[in-house]
Amino acid sequence: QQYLEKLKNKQVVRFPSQAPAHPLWPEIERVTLEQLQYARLGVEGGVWQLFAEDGEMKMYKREEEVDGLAVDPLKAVHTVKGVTGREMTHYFFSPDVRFEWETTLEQMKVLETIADDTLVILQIHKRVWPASQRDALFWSHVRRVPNDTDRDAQDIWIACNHSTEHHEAPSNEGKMVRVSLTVCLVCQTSIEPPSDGGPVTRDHLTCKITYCSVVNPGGWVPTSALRAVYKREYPKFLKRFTQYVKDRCDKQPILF
Ligand code: 6CM
Repeated sequence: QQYLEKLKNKQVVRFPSQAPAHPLWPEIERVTLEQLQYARLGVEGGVWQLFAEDGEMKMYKREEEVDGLAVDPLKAVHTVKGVTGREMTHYFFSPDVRFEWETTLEQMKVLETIADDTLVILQIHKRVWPASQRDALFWSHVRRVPNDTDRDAQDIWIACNHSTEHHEAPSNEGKMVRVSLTVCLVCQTSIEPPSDGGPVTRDHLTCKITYCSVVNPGGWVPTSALRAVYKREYPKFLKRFTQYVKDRCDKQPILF
């Protein structure tokens, strides 16, 4: 009853996740909140290099190497009309639709469902010549974050993926090279209410997106080839993914 009362009064409601009971929870909590702060930092200051631009979408990178491997942090900003942050992060998180937009994927398995909003996932990515095939094992978590800097604004949504370990998929088995990754998608909806006081429709929605990624390829790969792959694949991913969510949500009720 109290919960329904809060919803009616449009107060912020945090849906309790069952994940806090899991041993991974302290790390999930820490990394997700760190990623949120990191995503909210701007790209000004000269450290970020613009490498792809298409309409509202801008992608930046910093060239960095660890033990001779390129681990270039990437940050992309985009604005998409007609969808909410909740819808964007939902489809980024949901394994059911991943093959609809993730073109680098060969196989995917949910190894553990920690909670509705928290999974452990193993992915096998398509091989890119001349490198060995890669896999990725990570926890994936999605949540709503109240917007404490502007109480009138819509809540922020974040989906965060971060490498982990799991007894069902040890990294030294098989011939895959395991990448390690930290990725987040942070979204905020703004609503331009209709001037005639009519109902809010998808025409009144704009979703501001920040996508951040750091991937360590885990084993030998020529740096220039890797950078060429990223330059091609990241813009392709973000355009395809955002278009997928727009198409998927079109004519559907809005999920705030
Ligand atoms: O964030 C993205 N996708 C998520 C769901 O799949 C998730 C996965 C990220 C995996 C990124 C690793 C890609 C594999 C790297 C292969 C390296 C070998 C290249 C050899 C070149 C010669 O967070 C979207 C990820 C978009 C990636 C382009």
